[in-house]
Amino acid sequence: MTLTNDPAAKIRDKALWMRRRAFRMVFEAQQGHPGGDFSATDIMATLFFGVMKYDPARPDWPDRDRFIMSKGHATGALYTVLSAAGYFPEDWLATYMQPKSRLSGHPNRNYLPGIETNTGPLGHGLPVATGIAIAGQLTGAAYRTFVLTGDGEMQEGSNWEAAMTAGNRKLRNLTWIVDRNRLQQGAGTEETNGLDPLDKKFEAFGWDVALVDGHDAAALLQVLSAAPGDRPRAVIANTVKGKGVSFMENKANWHHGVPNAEQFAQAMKELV
Ligand SMILES: Cc1ncc(C[n+]2csc(CCOP(=O)(O)OP(=O)(O)O)c2C)c(N)n1
Ligand SMILES: [Mg+2]
Repeated sequence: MTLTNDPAAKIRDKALWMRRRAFRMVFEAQQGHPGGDFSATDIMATLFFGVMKYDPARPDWPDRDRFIMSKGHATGALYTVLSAAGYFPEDWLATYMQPKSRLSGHPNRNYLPGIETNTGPLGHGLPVATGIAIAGQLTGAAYRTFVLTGDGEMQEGSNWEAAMTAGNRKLRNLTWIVDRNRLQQGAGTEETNGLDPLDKKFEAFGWDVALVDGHDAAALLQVLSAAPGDRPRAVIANTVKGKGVSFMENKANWHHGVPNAEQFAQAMKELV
């Protein structure tokens, strides 16, 4: 074991554990969305182990920073990070998507602590996060709100309504991270309904924009922990769907592909 005080090294350790544990969940359940789990893992590990303030013993602590997982299909990433953060025991992860499990395929706040709002139907996380940020602005609360959306998810018009509102209200307490893996379900985003130039669109809606390598813990830490400016911040995190496993990277079929025993063993060899 290497002892280190490097905060990025700690995040990388957590992210590695998350990928291994999430892939085992998907393998055992023979269900899930591992491609989108792996593009989001480093972003979420950075938020929970380097940026956000929260107390797993008090999930409704009023001053906690809020995290909203808008791409609700990526529960492999969400449940592993919440468990590692102390919201519930690790052995619950073994119940992923089993009958009557609290760990349903998409997150439900009535079943699990640490979930701010139910998601799964795409296009809801940013509008809800915008509402939470408006409440914080009106009451002068100190918390920050972070929301993670997919990029294919941006085809939902509700995102653009929320983006317009947040820009108009100068919600400086709101950070929107886009998991820009350039794939949606079954195809690329640009060949389906192109998003580029995304940065210019966000700027036009009144947001500060930052571009970052979504798998570089040190860079993510710097961007996500930067003090708020005078308007909402959009972080376009360039990512790789299926990141970390050679046969999954950039492959649309791993959006909800599940591994056989041989593929699982191969992935465990690579995720070290
Ligand atoms: C409103 C709605 N339409 C369709 C779906 C089905 N669906 C689940 S994930 C997904 C693709 C999402 O792509 P993206 O947002 O890019 O996510 P990621 O690549 O990060 O997995 C779709 C179409 C859904 N969950 N909600
Ligand atoms: Mg995508």
